[in-house]
Amino acid sequence: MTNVIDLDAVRAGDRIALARCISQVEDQTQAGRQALSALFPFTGQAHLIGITGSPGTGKSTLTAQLAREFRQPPAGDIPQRVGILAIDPTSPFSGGAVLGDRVRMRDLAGDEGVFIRSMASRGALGGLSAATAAAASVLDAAGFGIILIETVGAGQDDVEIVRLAHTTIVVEAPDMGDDVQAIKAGILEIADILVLNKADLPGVARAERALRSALELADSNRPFNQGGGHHRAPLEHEPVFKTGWRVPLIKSIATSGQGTSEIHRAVLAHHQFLMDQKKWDAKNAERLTSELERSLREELYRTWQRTVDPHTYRQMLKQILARRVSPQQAAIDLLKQPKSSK
Ligand SMILES: Nc1nc2c(ncn2[C@@H]2O[C@H](COP(=O)(O)OP(=O)(O)O)[C@@H](O)[C@H]2O)c(=O)[nH]1
Ligand SMILES: [Mg+2]
Repeated sequence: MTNVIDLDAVRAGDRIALARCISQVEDQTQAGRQALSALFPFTGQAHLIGITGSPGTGKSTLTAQLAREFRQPPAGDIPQRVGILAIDPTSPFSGGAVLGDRVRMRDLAGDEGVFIRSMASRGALGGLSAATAAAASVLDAAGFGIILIETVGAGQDDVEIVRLAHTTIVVEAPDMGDDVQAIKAGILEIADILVLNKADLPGVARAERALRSALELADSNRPFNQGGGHHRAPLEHEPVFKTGWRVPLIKSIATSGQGTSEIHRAVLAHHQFLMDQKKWDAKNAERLTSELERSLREELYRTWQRTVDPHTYRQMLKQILARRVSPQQAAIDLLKQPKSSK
């Protein structure tokens, strides 16, 4: 049997077992579902970090640098095992390109403590965000303390992936013509850490000014202590006791590694903040609640689907198309149908 998953090997971080397990989970096979359930008690340890922003801002390069920071922390700190989930199909993490000409990624590829997975396919799990959440759970149970999730900053999937992360890093770059768009799309409001990458390019000062004023605006629009786990950064004049998390703006040059240790420190500080404020637990509770609700919806639908008489269903559909019954009423009626004899 090819779809048997060796859970001990997965938990030990065996790469082949991990890759196989994530594939099964993505494809939602029976073995994949069972593996997820068996692994669940071992999850909840990892720090999930989302890295989002427009294409070309340097997310992949930055992700590789951050992975290195976690692998080679300052003396005294314990190196963490790092999982990387790349949603961007053009990511150099995808396919064989990991072994491409980028020195830092080649370094990572040879590191046993780093597991890289491209999530280009939607799988059968009902969307990229569900597949990503499942893959993150597998890595979490396998003892990867840090999970970096690179995602392109556009669309619904992206927002949901951000909801999955404990810490969200929004990456911008100068003269991309996109800072106004980013502000419009509200992407700054999801940032826990804002990075202005490509600080070696012209236009940095202007971009920095634009981002600072956008940050201030986002701060003033951000409800304090909102249930979503986001927290409003303080304005200059606010009393200390009201202080939440201040979204730092960090300039970096990902290609040379400049600024990446500062980003690493900001991530650690944010982790500490979440712990101190009990926001870590709140965030996890929120996520697990929505996972339960999604599973309930899927399971209810699957259960119902097994019982419905296809003929009745087709008849109902005809009624709807003829505008005799509304889809809402049809749903109620279909749910009332007695179980088919077969
Ligand atoms: N000049 C400069 N180029 C960078 C920097 N960071 C990344 N790049 C380059 O920008 C391009 C896009 O980087 P990538 O990490 O793939 O961006 P992504 O699409 O956001 O993941 C690559 O050619 C990188 O080498 C930087 O700080 N400065
Ligand atoms: Mg990328």
